[in-house]
Amino acid sequence: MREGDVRVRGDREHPVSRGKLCRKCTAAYNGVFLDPAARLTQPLRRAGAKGDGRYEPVSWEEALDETAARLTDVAERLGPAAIFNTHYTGTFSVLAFLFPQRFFARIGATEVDPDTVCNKAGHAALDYTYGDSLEGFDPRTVKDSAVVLVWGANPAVSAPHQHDNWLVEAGAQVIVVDPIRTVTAEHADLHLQPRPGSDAALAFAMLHVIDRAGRTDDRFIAEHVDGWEEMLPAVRQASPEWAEQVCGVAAADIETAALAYAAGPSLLWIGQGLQRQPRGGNVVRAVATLPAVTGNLLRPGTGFLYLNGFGNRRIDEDWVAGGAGELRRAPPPPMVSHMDLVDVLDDPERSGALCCWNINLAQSNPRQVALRRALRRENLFVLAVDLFATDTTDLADIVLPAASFLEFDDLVASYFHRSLSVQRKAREPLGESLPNTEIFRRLAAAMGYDDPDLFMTDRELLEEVLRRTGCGLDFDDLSRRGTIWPSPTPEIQFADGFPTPTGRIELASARAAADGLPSVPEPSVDPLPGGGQMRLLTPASNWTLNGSYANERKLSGRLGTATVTVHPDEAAQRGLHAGDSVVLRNAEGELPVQLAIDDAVPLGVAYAPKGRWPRQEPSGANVNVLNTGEATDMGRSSAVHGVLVSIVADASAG
Ligand SMILES: Nc1nc2c(c(=O)[nH]1)N[C@H]1C(S)=C(S)[C@@H](COP(=O)(O)OP(=O)(O)OC[C@H]3O[C@@H](n4cnc5c(=O)[nH]c(N)nc54)[C@H](O)[C@@H]3O)O[C@H]1N2
Ligand SMILES: Nc1nc2c(c(=O)[nH]1)N[C@H]1C(S)=C(S)[C@@H](COP(=O)(O)OP(=O)(O)OC[C@H]3O[C@@H](n4cnc5c(=O)[nH]c(N)nc54)[C@H](O)[C@@H]3O)O[C@H]1N2
Ligand SMILES: [Mo]
Repeated sequence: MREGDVRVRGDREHPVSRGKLCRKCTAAYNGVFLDPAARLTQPLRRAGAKGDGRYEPVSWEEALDETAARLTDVAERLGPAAIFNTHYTGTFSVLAFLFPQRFFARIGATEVDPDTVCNKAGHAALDYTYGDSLEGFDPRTVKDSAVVLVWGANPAVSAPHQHDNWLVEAGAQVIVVDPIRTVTAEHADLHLQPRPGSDAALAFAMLHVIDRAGRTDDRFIAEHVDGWEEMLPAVRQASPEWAEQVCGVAAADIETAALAYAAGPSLLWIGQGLQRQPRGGNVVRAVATLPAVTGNLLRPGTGFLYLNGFGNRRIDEDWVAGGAGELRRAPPPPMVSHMDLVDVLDDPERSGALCCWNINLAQSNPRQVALRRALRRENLFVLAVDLFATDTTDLADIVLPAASFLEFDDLVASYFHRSLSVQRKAREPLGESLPNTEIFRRLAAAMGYDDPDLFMTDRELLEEVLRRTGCGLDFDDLSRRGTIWPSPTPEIQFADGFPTPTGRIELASARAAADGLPSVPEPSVDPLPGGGQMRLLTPASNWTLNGSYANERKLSGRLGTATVTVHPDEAAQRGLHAGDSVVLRNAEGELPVQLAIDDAVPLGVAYAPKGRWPRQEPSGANVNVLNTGEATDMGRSSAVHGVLVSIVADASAG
């Protein structure tokens, strides 16, 4: 097969994308993903000082033997918990995302909780309230919805297929809550533009309107909900006029949105950008009260979605990851948060090795400068497994080349829909690259392990995963079908009950109280920044997928120079103009960028999307150089949308 013979296109039979591939994926999958000059094609060993970028190619055998020797040494000297396992969004296909976990379970490594850099606060909040955050509405039910409320998500960018082929076509009234007038907000029927970090107050004001108008569903509450009585005093205080003052949203718009949502049937999409706030957990608990008290649950056209986990396709995640098996020699060490990773790596007693696969943490993690310094520690062994040379592989001792998802068979279960798709190998792995599964099988062998669970082939794993789903298809059957809906008709979220301790929706949560949190959500508002500071929002970029594709040449033109966008009045106040060189600054760091001006961004907010690669920037940094690593109220997750910065003219610019 010649390189030119492969062209990645959308699948016309796919029920959601209908043959369309988004622009960034089209460019990357047909560009940098196939480019032997851009991809890592051989194992590499560091040949110079840490961080100076000199590497020499070595054989797989040498690379794996050295890795195994270093990991064994750390396990013997410091204990296996001093080996840290970091991984996240490189690929979400079932085996490549989960199977390497078996290796880390066997070794007894400490897992850095992946969700703590993304969405853990929302998971914790929904878990308190509903007992599950991975069970979302079935989007096919939208045909029965009158209203879709999108709260703190920007699917026009972060989920374009859902936006175009689901939200726009839904025919329902779309209400968007976002501080920024995003493309999603522009398409909506109503856009509420709260100040960042004021959403809990906004939710309480909506509850106030609903209560005052007698639009609560009292029968549903009596049957399914605990804690509404406890919330009511604060709800009755939270008038829309008060919320207008603290959130900056017109009281009349709050009334309109609240009454439309309550009338229903309504869907609620709870965004992940929403909960990256200092009190992001409380925000999500407040917002998630809406469906419970209006009865927008348990019937067609209702429900909420944070995400749909593998589990509701009946994929046995624990089995693939080896969590429930015989692999562990001891109970797993407690997970640590990405917010604490720098501290962990700075402590040579606590950490001796860091393994990074499916992740580019030198791009995505907070405290970028401190993290780089920590990664350079002489007696810290760093392993990085990636498709490309990244800011993270640049700091590794051993770099292993991973095959791309186009180069191995797997299964894919969307975050949004409840469908299950096949991932069929389209070409051979480039150079000597190997799929994650094979890399960790070989590493297990190099460690001298002999547990059969570590050596199952991809085919054996795929057949067993499918068998456990009960879908009645084997991998070849599924390959012929492409995408299936395990349930042919739209499923009702929580049809089997609410998996909380009481079996009811727990607006008042004894578990939250036991964890030292308020028993019920509160109408909280973050303080307004003083001293000319602004709130820095760094959500999804239209041209990258997290940091992925930032190295695609066709997209770098779209990405252009790094910018920050502010409201015209904020620029005028500082005597700044579009195109000016400015510096974003706070106690954590500083980032030179170009100023852009747009009234889609409200007063008090600076907007600079995530995903640029420090190694490609003249400054050698991206927005995470400003990210202090402040943790959320729940889940020790990233409160990156609470970061404050000041903006000043760049004195060094000519
Ligand atoms: N400032 C700021 N920072 C953020 C966020 C934010 O909103 N603002 N968002 C956060 C969020 S939501 C997330 S999820 C994280 C994401 O953070 P990361 O997971 O670090 O995201 P990427 O930079 O895309 O890194 C994924 C890497 O995996 C590699 N990869 C792709 N396929 C494979 C494979 O098959 N095998 C292996 N071994 N590697 C592969 C890719 O080349 C890429 O380098 O970032 C967080 N960081
Ligand atoms: N193109 C693209 N798509 C992606 C990604 C990507 O990097 N690029 N990343 C993927 C990943 S890992 C994730 S987690 C998802 C995230 O997808 P989304 O849930 O859509 O999250 P974000 O894009 O981070 O942020 C969504 C919106 O939250 C808003 N926001 C910020 N602070 C607040 C607030 O205080 N209140 C309210 N109401 N809104 C606020 C931001 O202005 C932004 O428009 O996207 C996925 N899809
Ligand atoms: Mo994420």
